[in-house]
Amino acid sequence: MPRLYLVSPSHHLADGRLVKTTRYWTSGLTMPTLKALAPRDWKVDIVDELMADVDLDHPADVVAIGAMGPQISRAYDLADAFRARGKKVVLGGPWVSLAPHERSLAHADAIVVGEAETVFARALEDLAAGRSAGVYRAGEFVRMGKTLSRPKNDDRTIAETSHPDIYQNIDYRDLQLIRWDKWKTSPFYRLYFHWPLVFSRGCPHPCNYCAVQAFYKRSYRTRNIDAVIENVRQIKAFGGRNLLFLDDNPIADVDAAKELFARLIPEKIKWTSQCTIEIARDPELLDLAARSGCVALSIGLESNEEPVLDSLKKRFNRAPRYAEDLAALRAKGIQVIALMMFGMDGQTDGVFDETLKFLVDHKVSLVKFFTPAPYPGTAYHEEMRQAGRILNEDWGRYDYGSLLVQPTGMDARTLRSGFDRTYKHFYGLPAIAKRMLALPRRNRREHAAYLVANLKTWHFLKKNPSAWGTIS
Ligand code: B12
Ligand code: SF4
Repeated sequence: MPRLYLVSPSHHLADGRLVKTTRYWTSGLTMPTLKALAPRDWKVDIVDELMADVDLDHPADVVAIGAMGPQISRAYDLADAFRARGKKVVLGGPWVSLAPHERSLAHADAIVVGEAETVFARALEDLAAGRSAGVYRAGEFVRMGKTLSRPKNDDRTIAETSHPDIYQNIDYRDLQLIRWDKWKTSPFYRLYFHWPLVFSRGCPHPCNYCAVQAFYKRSYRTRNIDAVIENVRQIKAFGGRNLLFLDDNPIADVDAAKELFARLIPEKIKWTSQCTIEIARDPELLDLAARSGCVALSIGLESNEEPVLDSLKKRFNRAPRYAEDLAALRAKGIQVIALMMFGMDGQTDGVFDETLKFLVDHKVSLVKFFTPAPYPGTAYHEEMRQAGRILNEDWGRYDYGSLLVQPTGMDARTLRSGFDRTYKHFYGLPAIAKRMLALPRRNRREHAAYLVANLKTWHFLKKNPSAWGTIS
């Protein structure tokens, strides 16, 4: 029986340490999905290096490694180590798909470009038989069940495959980052761990820095809602009640999202996800989301300055509406995790204090700051490359906060210190008190959990003033 070893690498911190953790709040579905796509007669093992060590002597016929962001450097190192031991290696995922293919092919026997559904099994069979086509490119996007919007500027069609909804075949026991021992014994861990599931793929928006729209060419597909509800019930059968939709934007097809949320109400779950601020502007959608158990959303506000949003091709965010939008979300008891960028063109050193004031005034629960990251394959990367402004070509540093692009509105040192200072003040005790002490009318238990998360971050930042190199 041929054997496949699926590896999700970790990444290195700037000081060279490999990031490891003993528990993590969720688990991706990439590797369980690839397992479900392997031919039936293959024996498959999965390892996530965040929690476990990679076995370089695993008796695999083929090793498949996926990578996002800074994982790519570690993925290349592991690929080299496996190949030095005579193993066949295939690389895939959004980074490998979007970056120049020769960079990855220097470390692998084959690469998968795009969604694995239509090509992965063929790549595995070829490699096991000692052949390789080099690049296995998904010629089509996969029909996922329900609605679709066609890709923009792309001649790929939507494929009818034998895997119209691969998520139905996922075995949740394969999740690598769940601590089953703690799951069984600790109610706190049950509150902490979020079970992953998927409703849609892609996003139709044009944000110029975004790897998702580059990877999916602005196509958007949702699953059949019966199949999603089936996943919800599978998770509930394990005792899971806190769910995380891994989608990039589950509300992009508003009608489909409303149907999903309405169907989730009787399931009595709690869920979180990321989506655009547009959710706050459709009262029916927002109400259904809240009633279906939405307790928190990561939202890419990015900037509260219109010209900056314009330059990101994110005009739909409409900064002047943020105050009203955030109030609407708060009124529904939905915690907002704001994603904000520092160092974009048009931002000067005043941006730090203004952003801090805005976030505190509007009682944002958590924040993640980002320095501009020119991910290969995005329009932003091309723009910065042509302008000669990319400061760092070491992909292992493409994390949340390394300085990768020469800023224009301030010098690099001001950006670095402003970025760290704003984090420190946002998670300082006075700001936490202002943001978190007024209890919402709904979801008080979740609010308390987010208060604890704030206090933990405050504690962590006291010891690690530049905390952005960490995974999430
Ligand atoms: C869960 C998740 C995480 C988890 C992962 C936990 C874990 N280890 O299990 C956490 C929170 C740790 C994480 C962290 C980061 N993430 Co992340 N993450 C995701 C998320 C939300 C879901 C991934 C998933 O399970 N998807 C479901 C599966 C089925 O889809 P998929 O992964 O796309 O896989 C399909 C194809 O891409 C392809 N494929 C993917 N991998 C491989 C590998 C092989 C070998 C093959 C053949 C095919 C293949 O086939 C699959 C089936 O079609 C995605 C967004 C998304 N919606 O996918 C972002 C995403 C993958 N993350 C991203 C990024 C940037 C990061 C960070 C770098 C963020 C940061 N700035 O620090 C970090 C770094 C990670 C690290 N070093 O560990 C980007 C990747 C961009 C890029 N060009 O690489 C994404 C797309 C989010 C985004 N909006 O930009 N992430
Ligand atoms: S809204 Fe989010 S997921 Fe969609 S293109 Fe913009 S950044 Fe990407």
